[in-house]
Amino acid sequence: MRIKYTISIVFFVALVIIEKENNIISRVSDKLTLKQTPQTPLQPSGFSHILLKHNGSSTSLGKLDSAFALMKRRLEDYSQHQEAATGGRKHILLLATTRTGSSFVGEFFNQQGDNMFYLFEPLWHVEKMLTLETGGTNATAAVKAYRDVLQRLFLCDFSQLESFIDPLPVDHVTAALFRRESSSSLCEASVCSPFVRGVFERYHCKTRRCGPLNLTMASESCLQKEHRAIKSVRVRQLENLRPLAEDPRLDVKFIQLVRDPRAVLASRMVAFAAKYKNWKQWAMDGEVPIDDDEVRKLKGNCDNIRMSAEIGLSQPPWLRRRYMLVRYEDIARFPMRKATEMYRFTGIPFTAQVKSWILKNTQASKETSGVYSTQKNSSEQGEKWRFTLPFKIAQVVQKVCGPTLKLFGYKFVSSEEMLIDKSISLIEDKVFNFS
Ligand SMILES: *[C@@H]1O[C@H](CO)[C@@H](O)[C@H](O)[C@H]1NC(C)=O
Ligand SMILES: *[C@@H]1O[C@H](CO)[C@@H](O)[C@H](O)[C@H]1NC(C)=O
Ligand SMILES: *[C@@H]1O[C@H](CO)[C@@H](O)[C@H](O)[C@H]1NC(C)=O
Ligand SMILES: CC(=O)N[C@H]1CO[C@H](CO)[C@@H](O)[C@@H]1O
Repeated sequence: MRIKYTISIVFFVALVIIEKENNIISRVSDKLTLKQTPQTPLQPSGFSHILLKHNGSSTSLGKLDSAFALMKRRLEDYSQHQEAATGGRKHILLLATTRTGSSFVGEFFNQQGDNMFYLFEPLWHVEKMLTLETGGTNATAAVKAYRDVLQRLFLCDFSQLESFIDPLPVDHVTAALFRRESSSSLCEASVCSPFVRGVFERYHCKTRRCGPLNLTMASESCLQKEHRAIKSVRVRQLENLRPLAEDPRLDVKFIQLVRDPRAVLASRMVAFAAKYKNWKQWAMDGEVPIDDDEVRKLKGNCDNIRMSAEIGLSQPPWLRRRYMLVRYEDIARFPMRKATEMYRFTGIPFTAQVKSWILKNTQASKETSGVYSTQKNSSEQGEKWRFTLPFKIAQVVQKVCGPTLKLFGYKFVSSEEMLIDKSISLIEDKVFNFS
């Protein structure tokens, strides 16, 4: 009993740390969401359409079949070729939204070891600059800037990112890189320029006394690493990143991290209290104006997440073997298992260093030894929101984010009693197809 209790406390502490970490990100994060128009998902019938057109109307179904088989082979050859072109180098993009545990999951890659160059929210600078410049109204510009910066960063080219850093770096040196210390790659000895007392007020790394970041050094270190990983909560639509998947210099693996939108809202109401003051008011009043901008924004967020996942799960050729969907709730319950799956998906060895980090930060050791109560209690921590989010608000989320909840296997609650009844799980066991 005592042991079990300790386990639950440790897990709780780990989750609190995740929440705290996320707190600092994205004061401006949601501003661009509204204006971005949803894009039509790829038509699965696209290829047959082209084939039929190519050869009049007399093509038999058998011929069509063999044409498909041929095309499939070519696509497979192509992706194998692409893998060979990068020499086994992988480019991992962890896509999430705020309050989904992405800092925590990012650590799975940050902790990988000497082979990995990891960047934490580099797009923070891009979003901040664009929001200042255009008031956050130009979604087209944001889509293009995010994509270009990510593409260059995966190639270890910091020049595009530099143009968004404020103040502008001088001689490629900056003291203003957002959360530098969250990337262990940026605090290694090889990227640590001397700290000069008096010139800058603070050290720029926790582990070392480093001066401001020399981006030329960062780029050189990046080129030495075998794999590269970037975490971002700012990309709205997976489809916008198609050019990265098709870039022969890259072998990109997208991991989309999602969480129950009701839990996300509850968490944001606490973390971004000022921004969510309307929601807090509605929670107290027990009334939500359903056509309010804030509600539309929530719907827009949910739709973007769902559409990205729908495209990923439908496995169009450009995403084949490049997309994986992961739920926060599954990571909270089975961190080691999910981390193993993620590494298997990326094709990168799961190192002892990552394993021990996960053990230390989650007490996941009990997960495989069949101690049911651990699993139950950790999921309990992930379900705290059920006691803080008023039923009225949960209903609104269910109304505007219904298809998103359904797709990811989050059960609807039909009454206040059901919401706060711990014995009813709101998470369906669901295996998402990815390859
Ligand atoms: C189109 O299909 C017909 C009938 O199967 C075949 O005889 C012909 O060679 C094809 N034409 C082209 C351009 O592939
Ligand atoms: C938005 O950005 C695009 C691409 O940079 C640009 O062509 C367009 O003129 C911008 N629109 C406005 C309203 O600023
Ligand atoms: C940054 O690092 C590069 C490569 O080591 C070096 O050549 C350059 O002088 C450094 N820049 C500054 C301003 O120290
Ligand atoms: C240690 C601890 O808190 N264990 C609890 C885990 O959850 C179950 C079900 O709610 C409790 O019965 C245990 O006491």
